[in-house]
Amino acid sequence: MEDTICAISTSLGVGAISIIRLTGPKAISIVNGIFSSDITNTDTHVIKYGHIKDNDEVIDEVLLMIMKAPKTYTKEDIVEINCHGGYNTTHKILEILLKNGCRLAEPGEFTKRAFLNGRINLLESEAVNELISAKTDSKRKLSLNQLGGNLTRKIEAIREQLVSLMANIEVNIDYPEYTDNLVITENLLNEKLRDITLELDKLVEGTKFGKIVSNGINVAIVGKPNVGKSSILNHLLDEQKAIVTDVAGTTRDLVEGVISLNGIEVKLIDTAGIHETDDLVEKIGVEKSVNLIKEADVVLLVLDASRPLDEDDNKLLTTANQDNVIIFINKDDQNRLWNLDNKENVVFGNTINPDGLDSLKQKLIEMFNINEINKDLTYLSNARQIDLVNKANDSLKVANESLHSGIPIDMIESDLKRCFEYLGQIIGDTYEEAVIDRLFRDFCVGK
Ligand SMILES: Nc1nc2c(ncn2[C@@H]2O[C@H](COP(=O)(O)OP(=O)(O)O)[C@@H](O)[C@H]2O)c(=O)[nH]1
Ligand SMILES: [Mg+2]
Repeated sequence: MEDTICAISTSLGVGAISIIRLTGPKAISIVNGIFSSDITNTDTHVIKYGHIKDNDEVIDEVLLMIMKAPKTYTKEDIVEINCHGGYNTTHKILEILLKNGCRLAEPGEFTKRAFLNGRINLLESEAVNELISAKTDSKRKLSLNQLGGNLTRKIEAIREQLVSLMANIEVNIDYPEYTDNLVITENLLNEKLRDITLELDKLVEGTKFGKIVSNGINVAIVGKPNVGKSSILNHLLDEQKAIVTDVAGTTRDLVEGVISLNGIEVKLIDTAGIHETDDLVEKIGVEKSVNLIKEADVVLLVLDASRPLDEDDNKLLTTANQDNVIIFINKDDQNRLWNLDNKENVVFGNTINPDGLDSLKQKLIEMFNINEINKDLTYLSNARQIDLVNKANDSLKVANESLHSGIPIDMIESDLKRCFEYLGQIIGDTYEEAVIDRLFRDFCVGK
């Protein structure tokens, strides 16, 4: 962190302005060397008007934002150069900075410095990246709650409870003869562990919601040919995305589109109709459909109400016993030839009148508790965080089991300690260099 780094922080392309950002001990002196007036003694957090020069040549008319340590994003000196947008000017200024002693920042290096200098924790660093990539209100709010410290506070509260419990256990081990009120009886241990378990359970429970807000829900629309899968996709998207004909085998590849259900992204994937076929291209399409059934969050199995159920339908119905399957009985504008009484999650409808498709959306909202999700929006959401909170929870479970099977309390303490450490890794209280490097590599350059 002794280097001064720089990067273009705005997206590349033609635009009104671009921002080139520098951070590090020489940020101000490097810019001073290429700026039209002296900025060494300016106050912090001021804007300066002037020109960037390459020796005697004026490169651009700019505004500088000068922010001195420690009240900055990285806790180091930062200068942001607001120049005219577009490719040439922006890159020219970057080139001059590099020539004058800056190093090009790695992806996420500004945020990495903010983390290493203790301005934000690891969870908050990840939230910065999530916020930048947020496409929905829910994801923006989720990221903001992570960044604003709401989630950190929940984690820290559990860690504090663990520390106090471990301290009590220590006293018991070190001073078994001690008899004041710190002494931990099995009952007290039980009670405290129950409180912690309750809080941690909530955190684990919330990861389901966090994942949905962050990644959205993938819905695979499957069924035999001609039942109306592509028509359903088009109606839900309100766009003629997939080709619809009465020729079986029209859809041969996956066709995707995204809708928003109360702020949650729902990716709809239309597939080739599943049936026996000798057509090579269609066969590959069918294989893709079958594979998608295994990966999707929801399988929307479409049946045609106007035709008798045949072997292809029945085969699909036998695989549809999982609770992530919704059966949409389409074409109910026609004479309905049969009923499905013994199945759950069945919705009737057609692609002419929107009622059935509205019920389908409602079913998805209920299935994923989407209305509930939006109430709180303080969840752990990415794979790293979810893995760690599950590990913390497993350690706590072991501690609970040990307590009930009469294992000595010093053994229980080591499980509590593990739980404490996993929770610490979520916020980056303890971390490995390699994990940090990998994490920031996913960021954009300039953030
Ligand atoms: N009557 C009626 N016809 C429909 C409905 N949905 C789709 N179709 C027709 O069924 C045929 C097959 O539709 P398509 O969406 O291509 O089915 P896919 O092969 O499952 O994708 C087309 O002629 C559609 O116009 C519906 O709800 N009612
Ligand atoms: Mg189709």
